[in-house]
Amino acid sequence: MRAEDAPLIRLEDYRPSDWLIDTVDLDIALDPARTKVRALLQLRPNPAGRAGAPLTLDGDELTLDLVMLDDVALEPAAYAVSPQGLTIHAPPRRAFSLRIETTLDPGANTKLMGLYRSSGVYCTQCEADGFRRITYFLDRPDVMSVYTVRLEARKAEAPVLLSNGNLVAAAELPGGERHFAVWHDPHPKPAYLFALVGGRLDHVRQDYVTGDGRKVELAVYVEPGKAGRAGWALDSLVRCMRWDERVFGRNYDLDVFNVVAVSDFNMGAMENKGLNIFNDKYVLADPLTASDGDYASIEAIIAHEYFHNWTGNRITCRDWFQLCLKEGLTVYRDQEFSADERSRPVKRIADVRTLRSTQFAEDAGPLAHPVRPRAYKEINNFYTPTVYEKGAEVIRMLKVLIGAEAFSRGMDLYFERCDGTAATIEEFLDCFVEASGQDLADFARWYEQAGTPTVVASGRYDADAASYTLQLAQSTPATPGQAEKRPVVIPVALGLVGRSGDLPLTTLSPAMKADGVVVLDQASLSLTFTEVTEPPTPSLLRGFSAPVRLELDLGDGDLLRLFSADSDPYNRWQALQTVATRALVRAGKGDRSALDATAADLADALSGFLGGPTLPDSAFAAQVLRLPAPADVAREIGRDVDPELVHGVHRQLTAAIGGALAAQLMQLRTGLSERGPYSPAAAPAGRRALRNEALGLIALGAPAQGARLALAQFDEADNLTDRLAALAAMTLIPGPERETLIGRFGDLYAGEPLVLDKWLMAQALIPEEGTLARVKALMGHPAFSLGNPNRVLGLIGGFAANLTQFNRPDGEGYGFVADIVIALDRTNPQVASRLLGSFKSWRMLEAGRRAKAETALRMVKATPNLSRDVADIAARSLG
Ligand code: 0A1
Ligand code: ZN
Repeated sequence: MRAEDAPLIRLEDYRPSDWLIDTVDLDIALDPARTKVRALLQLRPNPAGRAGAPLTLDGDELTLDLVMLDDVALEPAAYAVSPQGLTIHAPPRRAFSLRIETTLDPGANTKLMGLYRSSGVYCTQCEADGFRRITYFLDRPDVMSVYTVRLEARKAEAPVLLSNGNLVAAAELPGGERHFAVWHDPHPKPAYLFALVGGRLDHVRQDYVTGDGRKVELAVYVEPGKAGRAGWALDSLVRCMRWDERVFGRNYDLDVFNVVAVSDFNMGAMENKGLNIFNDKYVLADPLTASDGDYASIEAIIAHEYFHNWTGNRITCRDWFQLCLKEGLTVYRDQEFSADERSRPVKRIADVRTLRSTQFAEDAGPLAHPVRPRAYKEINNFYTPTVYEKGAEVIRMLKVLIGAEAFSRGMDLYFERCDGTAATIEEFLDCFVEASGQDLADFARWYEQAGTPTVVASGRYDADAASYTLQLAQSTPATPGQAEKRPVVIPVALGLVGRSGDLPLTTLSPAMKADGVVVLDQASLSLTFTEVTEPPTPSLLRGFSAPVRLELDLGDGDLLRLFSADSDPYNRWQALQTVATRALVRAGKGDRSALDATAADLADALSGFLGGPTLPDSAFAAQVLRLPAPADVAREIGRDVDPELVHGVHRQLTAAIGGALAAQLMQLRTGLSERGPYSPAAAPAGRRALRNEALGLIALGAPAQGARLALAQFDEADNLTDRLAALAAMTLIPGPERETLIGRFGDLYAGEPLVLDKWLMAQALIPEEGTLARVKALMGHPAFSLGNPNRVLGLIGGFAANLTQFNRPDGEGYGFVADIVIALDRTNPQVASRLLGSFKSWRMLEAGRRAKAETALRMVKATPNLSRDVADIAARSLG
């Protein structure tokens, strides 16, 4: 079948499986080129399915050696094998067993789906549909089975043999050259949670006792020699396990929990039951090879995968349309964990930045889709910021709307009622309807309707009546396949800020809920607050209470006032971001007249903020110093964007602020110098973040001083964070010193691929014309390989995120990335399609670039034999 002709799979077509598989016995003899898989499946008719239906098992690139039904070989006429699967035409109308033998070539599996080898280690990735690349199976999440897995291998090649569940037997085989291990997972699970690992690995381990008294052996496995870098992941695991016990009442449910880091992995990590497999960049950490950001990501992703044990594994998804049921909820849980471990406001700000730069961008372009998509051709293309991050925002809003207590009761009900099932969003929401007594039918629209709503707010103060009237209106732009939009339920957390803090919120409006939350669930709303004894400044969408764009009728003066006086730290940050964004949008559309004045206002505000009597929290201050990125400004402009102009005005504003504050920032940096050895803890990481934000501003505002500081910092640093910040600052300052530093950094980390990924990316992001040639040259660097997702996404993904250079006016940036997508598609379609997603904002560009981007996309689309992954993204991007 041609990829373009792939069938559209629709939510409304869901039917329960006609067959169920109760148990799976796998016997897998690992071999680099000829791995033998013997599967014994116990099947029975599904009472909820069609009686007497044929049995079609999914398969993909398999070699079938044998198939037996109840231990009798099947006549050739009794079954048919196609590239998509194995059909048994007339299976018995009762329970029966199937024995299936297949042979695999893990060494040749470059797609990194199913069983493959990563640096000599056998590992698997089965979500979403990789298990069918191991054996023929009902590869759908609502078919849940109990697995027993026997693994056999040469001892020298794979001394470590792991699978899901608990270890029940292990021994050498006669002759001593081979050995085996048997794993049993008592919890029924869908095939996408199956995993195995075999290889030479070191590990660190720790005993853990759950709150309900179960003894668990925790271990983190890494490449030989790297155990010294596994400690932070193990420590994070222990902390998140305790947190889940305390906050969600969830205990772990097996005797072992293993985490394995592999160097070739398409995504971040995978929550396989009892055997999480990770991209090694989210496990390995020591001060000289991992940044503060890496430490935070490792903590978050270890938690994310662990939390899936309940939200994903114990309760899984009925079908892939329900992906957000596990992903949105689990992202919400990991965000809350990180917020509790670190600074809650800073975590919120960081998450909102990510949401805007990834999800808002997706929502504004041709790839926009609802949190619960209605149809797909290739599910692997729906592991998106919309499903994950917007999905988490929907959970967060739910909690705001029904209150923390009802939310907690709803979660308990969900865990109790849906445990052991493959559930739907409806079943999830029903738990909260019951727990809160509220009708959530309108709220559920967040799952169905794509696009980022805009809320327009305006207010009027009436001094005579001592009242303040607030008008709110919402609208959502059309998105592909959804021309008409209806209002959604938007919780707007707010305050009225007076001279000395928040004023009381007195109103008779039914839209006002407890805790300062107004619910906007119609197209528009007007509400009046009384007893407002002074003209207030409204502080709206506190804590970013809904994933919307907010347009305010406040002037810069009001916003600067909120920046200094708002009790909500998120909105303090947002106020300054809004001032900067508005100025940059105006300038980015060609009117630079007010830019210098805004720069002066911002510099004044920042100067007061940094120089006040009490030093602000460093991590928060670092976020305040960081202006919106040029790409955020481009997205806000929304059409006919000239990336060069946007970049130019952004630089002008940043340089003006940096120049005005240079002396103060240098002094601030001195005061923030760390004594004592590196620690990844939030407080010192926050100080480093602030010092390094300051360095970035100085580099643009006072380049000579910036270069001097950056070079000194590089030499003195005892950690990767400071070295990387020095490198990043120097990339902003063209010249021979920059090239020397790039060379030194590359030499210093020649044996550290994960650090070189950042080095490659830092170069790919240089906003100068020579970058394309530089990136092409770096593809020849010995560290680079098209076969490794981290290398590709570091260098080529970095380039595709370079606003001015990917969007070169001559179109060469597009052509370069498109060529790589086409080449990569032959070996790794998932990574190729992710890279092609870099074109998601092409329609907002000015006409010249838009035409060139379209040409590149059409070239991809016209390429013969595309994967379904790339064909789908190309078609939707152009559609
Ligand atoms: N469920 C994982 C993400 C994941 C998805 C697909 C994968 O392969 C195509 C791999 C991992 C998570 O949310 O962490
Ligand atoms: Zn997940």
